[in-house]
Amino acid sequence: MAKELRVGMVGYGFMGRTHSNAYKRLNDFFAVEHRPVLKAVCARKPEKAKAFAETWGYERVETDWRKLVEAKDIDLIDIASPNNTHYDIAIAAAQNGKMVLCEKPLAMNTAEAEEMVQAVEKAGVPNMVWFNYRRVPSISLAKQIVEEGRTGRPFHYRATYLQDWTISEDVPQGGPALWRLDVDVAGSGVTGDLLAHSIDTAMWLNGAISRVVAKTETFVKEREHVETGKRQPVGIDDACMFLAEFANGSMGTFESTRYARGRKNFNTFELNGEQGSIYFDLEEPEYLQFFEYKQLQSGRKTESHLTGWRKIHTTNSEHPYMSRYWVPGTTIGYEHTFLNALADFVDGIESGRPTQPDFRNALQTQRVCDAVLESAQSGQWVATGAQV
Ligand code: SOE
Repeated sequence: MAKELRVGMVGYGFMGRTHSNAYKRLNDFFAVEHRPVLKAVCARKPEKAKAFAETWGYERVETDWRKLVEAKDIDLIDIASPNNTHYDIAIAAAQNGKMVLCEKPLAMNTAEAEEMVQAVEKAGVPNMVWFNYRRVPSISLAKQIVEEGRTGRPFHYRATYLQDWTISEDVPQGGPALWRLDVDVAGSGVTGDLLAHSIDTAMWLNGAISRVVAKTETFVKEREHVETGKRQPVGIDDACMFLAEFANGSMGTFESTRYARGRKNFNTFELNGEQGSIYFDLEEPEYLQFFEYKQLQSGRKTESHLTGWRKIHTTNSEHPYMSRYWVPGTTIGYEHTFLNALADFVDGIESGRPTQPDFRNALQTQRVCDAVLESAQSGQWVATGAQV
């Protein structure tokens, strides 16, 4: 008999949709014991909540998240609302004994994130942060290749995360659609929104980042605020570049912006090790590129006229997650990264081996983000204190 996993969703935007889709499709693709039941969606505006509930099949709506986290018929609270709401909701949900799944970044800052970790650990409730890109099969394959020792001693890690949707000065800040541009709601700009993904992936593949030095820029200094109708200073970082030292001795560069004309969601990384390199580009997510430095029979390591990068089409049933989907050669999409994440979370509950990244793991990414922002202010190298 399937066990019900009764979901209370907070938020109805882009992430509310990606998460809801994952709950709905879980049992179609993954053989887990739990069956998600979409119990309630919460939004401050009842008409928005109602429309969302009708589209996605939630049984009822709430307009106060406090009622949702206290509801007896809910097992799991999913926080898909703006960043400045994560802390209060996660702590109250944990105190009410609910499992908590939170959108990234975990919090507005490290201090909040630390308390959130304490709350879920004290309550002993399963928890996860939706760093969905770990669940792109090609990125999971990169993790496997690194763990198999195929890249060897790491020297360089290079990440970019580029978009272009805020170039126009006419784009306002604030409100339900554009809160990512309002520092009071988002906490930061590209650092928390985009680099958090890059940092999570980097530390997963290459270990802890020990210290950073950063430069940020805000190209558009004032934007109209949706709520006041007035032009107000922009407090977020529009672009951020930082250098990193990894605990394993390798060097990192990270670049992110929302001002790279033509780049929509250009999330790439390359890891260069002594024995090989890997390269990933989210605009071609079904491929992972791998360069292997071959040991020839003579024992001398050398390259031949056939040496080159391999472009692995990550669609075979041997590749991470792919045995759950279609036949080799056919692809899956962005939405499946959330489905894969949810499947891992549920498997973690059922096996007793909690999935990652949980809140404690995501706290390390928060620490690096805070160190990046501090360094951008001071111009100095800043130690992150992150451990993975
Ligand atoms: C911002 O545009 C955004 O939607 C991020 O918030 C997501 O985390 C990222 O995956 C796509 O871009």
